[in-house]
Amino acid sequence: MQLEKYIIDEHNNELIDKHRRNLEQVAEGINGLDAVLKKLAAFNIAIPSWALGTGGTRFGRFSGGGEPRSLEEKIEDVGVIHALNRSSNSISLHIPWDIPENASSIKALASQLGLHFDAVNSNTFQDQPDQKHSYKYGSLHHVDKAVREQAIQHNIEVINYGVQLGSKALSVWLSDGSNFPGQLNFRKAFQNTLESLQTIYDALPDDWKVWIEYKPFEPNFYSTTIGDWGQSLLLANKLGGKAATLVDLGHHLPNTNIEQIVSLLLMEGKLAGFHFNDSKYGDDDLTVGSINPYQLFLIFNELVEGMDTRGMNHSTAIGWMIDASHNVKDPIEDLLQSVQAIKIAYAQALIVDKKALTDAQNNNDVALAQEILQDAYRTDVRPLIAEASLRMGGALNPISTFRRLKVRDQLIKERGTQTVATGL
Ligand code: RM4
Ligand code: MN
Ligand code: MN
Repeated sequence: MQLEKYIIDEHNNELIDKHRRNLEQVAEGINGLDAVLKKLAAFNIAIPSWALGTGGTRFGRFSGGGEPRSLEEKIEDVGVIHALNRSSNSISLHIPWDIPENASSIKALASQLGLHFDAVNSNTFQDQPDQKHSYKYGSLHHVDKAVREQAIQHNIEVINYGVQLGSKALSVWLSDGSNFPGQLNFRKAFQNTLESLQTIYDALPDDWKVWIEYKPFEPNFYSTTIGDWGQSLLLANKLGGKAATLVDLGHHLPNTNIEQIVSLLLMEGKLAGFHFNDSKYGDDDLTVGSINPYQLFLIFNELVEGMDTRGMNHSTAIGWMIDASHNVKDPIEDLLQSVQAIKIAYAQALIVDKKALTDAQNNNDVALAQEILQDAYRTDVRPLIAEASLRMGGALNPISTFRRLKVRDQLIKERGTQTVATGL
C-alpha cells in the first residue's frame, strides 16, 4: 500500500495550530533555528529489512497481522514509514533473508517510494538448507579453510547483490567465537578472520566500504572473535582505508561508555556507522531511546562535535541504521518511535552551546559543563522534529497519523493475519 500525501496533510491540518504554538515556544531559545531545522530535515536513518516483521526470542514468536510476505512488501512498509516521517529513505537488506531476485524491479519499486538501498548485510551465523559446510563452529575464523572459503564466497555474493541495488557498503557481523575455555586458539581465530576479511576486502568495488561490527557475547558465550571495538579497529586498520568499525548500541557490556568509543573512532576516521537500538541487559534490540535516552543524547553530542571537528556531513558521512527487533509491538509503530528518538537526540545535540561547553571544559568548570549538556537534553525539541517533517511533506505526528489512517488494518486486509516475515 502507498500513503498519499493529501491524506497525511488532512491529519496535519487538525494538529497544525497546536504545533505552531509549541514551535514558537521552543524556537525562542534556539540560536540558528533554520540551520537546525535544515539539518533535521536532511537526516535519514535506514530501516533494516528484518525489522518489519514481528521479532521473536528463542522461546517463541507471536506474529502480528499483516506482516510483509516478500521483499516487495517490506519495501512498501518502509515506504509507509518514510511517507510519514520523511526520515527513513533507505532500506538495509540481510542476505539470504531477503534476496533481490529481480534487482532492477526491486530498485524501481524502491525509488518510486523515494527509497534507496543502504548497506547490505551478510549472514554466516545461520546454516542455509543448500549449504555444504556448517557454521556451527564459526565462519570466517573457522579452523577449516573450506568453511572459511564458503563464508568468503557468501560475502562476495552479497557484495554483488548490493552492486545491483546501488548499495555502497557491506556490513559484516560474525557470530564466530567459542562457548568454552580451550575451545579456540584466539590468535589463530583472529588471524583467520583477518585473512578471510582481506579476501572480501579485495573484492570490494572502489567506492565501497566494509563495516566491521563487534559484539562481546551471544550466540557464543565465552569469547567472540570480534568481541569489542579494539578488535574491530585492529582489523579495520590492518585491512585499509575502506574498512571501518560499526557500533551497534546493544553490543556492549553493561555501563560501557559508548560515547567515548564513538568519540575516538571518529577522531581516527574509523567510525563506519551505527546500529541503533536500546537495551537494559544486553543485545535486547529494544526500541531506540526506550530505556536510556540520556545515553543516546550523550552519544549524539560526541557525534556532532566529532563530525563538526572533521568537517563531516552529518547525514551522509556515516551509516545510520536501526537494528532492532520487537516481539510485542507493531513493527511499523516501533520503527517510527525509534526514528523519532534518534531525531530527538540529534536535535538536542545540535542545540548544545558548544562554545560555552568548551570554555567550561577549559576552565575545569565541571558543574557548568553538566548544566550546559543537561540544558539541551531537557529541552523539548519535539516541535522541531515535527516542523522538519512538515517541511519535507511528512506527518506532524507519524504514529497518530499511522493509527488514524488505520494502516495496519489495511495491511491485514491485504496480507492476512497469518503472515510471517523472514528475519529474526
Ligand atoms: C546481530 C547484529 C547484526 C544483525 C543481526 C540480525 O546481533 O546486530 O547487525 O544483522 O543481529
Ligand atoms: Mn547490529
Ligand atoms: Mn545486535
